[in-house]
Amino acid sequence: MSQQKQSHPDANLHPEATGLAKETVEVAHASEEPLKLYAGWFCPFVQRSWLVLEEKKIPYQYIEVNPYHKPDSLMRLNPRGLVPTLQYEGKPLYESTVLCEFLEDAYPDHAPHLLPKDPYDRARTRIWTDFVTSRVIPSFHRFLQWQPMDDNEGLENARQEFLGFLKEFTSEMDAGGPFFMGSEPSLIDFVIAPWAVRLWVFDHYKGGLGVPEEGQGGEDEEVWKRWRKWLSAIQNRESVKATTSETEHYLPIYQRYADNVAQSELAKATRSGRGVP
Ligand SMILES: N[C@@H](CCC(=O)N[C@@H](CS)C(=O)NCC(=O)O)C(=O)O
Repeated sequence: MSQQKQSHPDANLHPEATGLAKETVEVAHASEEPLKLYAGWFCPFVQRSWLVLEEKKIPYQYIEVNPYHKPDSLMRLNPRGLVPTLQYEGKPLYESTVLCEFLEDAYPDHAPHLLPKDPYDRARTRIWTDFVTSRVIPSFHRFLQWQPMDDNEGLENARQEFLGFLKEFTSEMDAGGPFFMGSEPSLIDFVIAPWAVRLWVFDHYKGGLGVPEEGQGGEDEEVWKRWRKWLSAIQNRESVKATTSETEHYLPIYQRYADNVAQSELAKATRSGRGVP
């Protein structure tokens, strides 16, 4: 069993957070706290809940685990063996979007409040959170994992499908912004932010993301303008910077996705046409 664990082909990754994320982990969140985040520094699902913790300044202890080694400490809490996993007063919780809402509910005194008070707006948050998980992320991975690279038509279809979802998402944004719901960020911004700040992978591995340059968007010019405004606000958010590691350490991980050889649950789900694990 332990031999099998050691041999996971994706397990050989940089062991810890780097850059600004290293400071976050080592300076501010290394000491014992009742709330523990079992995390992988590289994981966008982790980053969702990590962003909420950082935004709301909730005290937490960051515990780095390699989810491809699936240590017993993780398996005991989460039989799915996935990060993020939370331990709250000794009890386990998992699934990134559930964790985001839980943190909002469990720490009502911590501003900013990321779920709108109005029931209709709360429901809209959930519609577009579901859209990110059920459409944007699978499409991101179909595009990223697209092979063979000389099948230009297939690659272009994957690119256009992904861009279509980004446009659909953007069309729902508040007109002024810069955030999805308006001048202040809310949960919907943070459930998609980790993938938004990883869009460089398409320039690096797949010949470009394909979002038109300013003034080149034709009939979609307005929607791409709004997208750029949102993206810039997200990229400049302190919590986003504080949970991002150095690009060079993401490269070997994303190379395996781009070559379509990664064996993570997400990579396998993408290959077999299933959704997010
Ligand atoms: N639905 C889960 C997905 C989490 C997930 O796939 N995490 C990855 C790391 S980014 C993982 O733990 N992978 C381990 C594996 O694939 O075995 C969530 O939203 O929390």
